[in-house]
Amino acid sequence: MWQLYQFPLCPFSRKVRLLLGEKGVSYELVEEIPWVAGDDFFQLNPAGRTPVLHNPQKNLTLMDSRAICEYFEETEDRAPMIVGTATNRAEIRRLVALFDESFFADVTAPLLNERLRKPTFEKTSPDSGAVRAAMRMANGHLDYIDYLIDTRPWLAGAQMSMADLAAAAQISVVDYLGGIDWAGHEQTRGWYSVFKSRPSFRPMLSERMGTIRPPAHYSDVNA
Ligand SMILES: N[C@@H](CCC(=O)N[C@@H](CS)C(=O)NCC(=O)O)C(=O)O
Repeated sequence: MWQLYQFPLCPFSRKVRLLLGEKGVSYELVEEIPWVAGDDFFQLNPAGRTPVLHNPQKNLTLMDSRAICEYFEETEDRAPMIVGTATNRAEIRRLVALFDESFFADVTAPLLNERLRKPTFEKTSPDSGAVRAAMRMANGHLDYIDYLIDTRPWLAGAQMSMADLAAAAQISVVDYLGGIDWAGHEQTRGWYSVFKSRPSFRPMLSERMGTIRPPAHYSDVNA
């Protein structure tokens, strides 16, 4: 059985969970907080980052969400997520990089730092200026997703792909942390509400992290 080392608000772990769910691969969750992880976790992943996917029976350890997702894309035929022509696949990978790198750096990482890491693990106060700046960046990213949804059914083209999973994973964490003002983003809201109803997504909506509570709309699949 695969064991996924993760914590509920890790967007990269959420992306892996969405892919495993879509592909019907079973796994169990092992909670690991990278900022307070011990030597055992660093032995598993010298980078000290989640997600890590470990299979003791196969004596196999996978790390880095993109490497993990590509592993299952190559080994599981069900629900292919990087498909189409070379141009289509390049577009999927461009968008995965956009969400994993730019969206994460601009929005998710600062919000995780201010609203989870500082109050919970460092016992320091959040910087409200940093939160406001991240929320402004979120608004800009959602404008771009609105534009994509205006021009294509799914983010990278005609069918659901890794790009949708990468975006939904980041957005879900930011939404949990109260970092998204949905007003004026009807296209993105419609696309995201389709995701919230998927069996691969629903279990995450009921999970909570410590004392941090999401806004009421977060787990409402009709919101
Ligand atoms: N490129 C990595 C990024 C993973 C990552 O940054 N994970 C965060 C948690 S969401 C982490 O472990 N941060 C701790 C650190 O960087 O020390 C991936 O896609 O898996």
